Amino acid sequence: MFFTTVLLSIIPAILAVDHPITVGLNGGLTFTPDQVQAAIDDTLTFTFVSKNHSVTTTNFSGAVCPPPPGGVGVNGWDSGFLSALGTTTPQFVYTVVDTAPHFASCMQAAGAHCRAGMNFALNPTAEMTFDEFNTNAMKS
Ligand SMILES: *[C@@H]1O[C@H](CO)[C@@H](O)[C@H](O)[C@H]1NC(C)=O
Ligand SMILES: *[C@@H]1O[C@H](CO)[C@@H](O)[C@H](O)[C@H]1NC(C)=O
Ligand SMILES: [Cu+2]
Repeated sequence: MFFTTVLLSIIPAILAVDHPITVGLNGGLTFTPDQVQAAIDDTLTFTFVSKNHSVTTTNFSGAVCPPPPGGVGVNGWDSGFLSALGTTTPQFVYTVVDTAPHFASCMQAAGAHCRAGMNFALNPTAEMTFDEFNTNAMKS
């Protein structure tokens, strides 16, 4: 019983995967990769390598840009503004807690980065694709 309990609590930690995402690669308004399929307990590690950005959940359609402080949706998230203008490359880690699709963008410049395509999807589906979200953002 004891060992079963210990094993069951260790197994998810062993199977959990970290998904690294680079924010602002080569100075661009980008998340690299721009979409990730992840399981519950996996982590997304966003590393901010240029300028001053955020990764903040927002609506899939309608009013997408800019995402609001705090982020949109159940289990949404907001890194806040993280600047790589100095000598550091700050990181933000999100632990996946559900299997729902989540759509995120950058809040910077009143939505200008979001409208320029600085967008990211966690667990997009066939009905809610990254490309459709990105198109919605660029029009919003
Ligand atoms: C990052 O951007 C935010 C929002 O525009 C601003 O308030 C903040 O001062 C900026 N940080 C740096 C270090 O420039
Ligand atoms: C997201 O959509 C809801 C409902 O349409 C709306 O009330 C809200 O303002 C939108 N969020 C943003 C950030 O625009
Ligand atoms: Cu940005």
